[in-house]
Amino acid sequence: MAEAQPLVAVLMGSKSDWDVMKSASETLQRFDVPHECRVLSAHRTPAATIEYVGAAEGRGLQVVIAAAGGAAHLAGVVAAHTLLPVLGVPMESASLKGLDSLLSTVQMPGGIPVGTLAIGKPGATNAALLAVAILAGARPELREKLRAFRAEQTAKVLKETLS
Ligand code: RP5
Repeated sequence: MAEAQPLVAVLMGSKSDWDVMKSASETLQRFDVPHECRVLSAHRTPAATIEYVGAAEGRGLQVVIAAAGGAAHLAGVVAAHTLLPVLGVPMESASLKGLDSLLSTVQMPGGIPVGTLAIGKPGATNAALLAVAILAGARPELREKLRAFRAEQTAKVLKETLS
């Protein structure tokens, strides 16, 4: 989204995560939440990751979504370097189907929280919805959009027919 002031950062450890993480971006877009998406890795670009996260609060970002797979340390490293809420999305990995990513994202030591979502696309979508809910605390118009989203979702399910 090309808007001036991003409120949410969508970070991912590799471009290979984008196919899944674009669901987070699309969901934020649906709510007109300005955001930016970046590839930053806890392991491959450690200095750039810390520099980005260190500047995030000062740049007006309010929530960070961090996705990674395998030895998925990105969300934890991000959380260690910012007071902003960090939402972790474990990517499905080829070898262990994302169980490795889930455990390495969720098992944070007490004191440095990462709100961990489901593995893969549902987690990407829900991380964005949770970011919207966090932002909605101070933005009544976003809360109303969330209410409308839920109502629309409910109506859609109730209209389903089985042939
Ligand atoms: C992690 O390793 C990334 O988040 C990705 O999910 C996984 C594999 O990365 P690539 O080898 O595809 O770049 O750091």
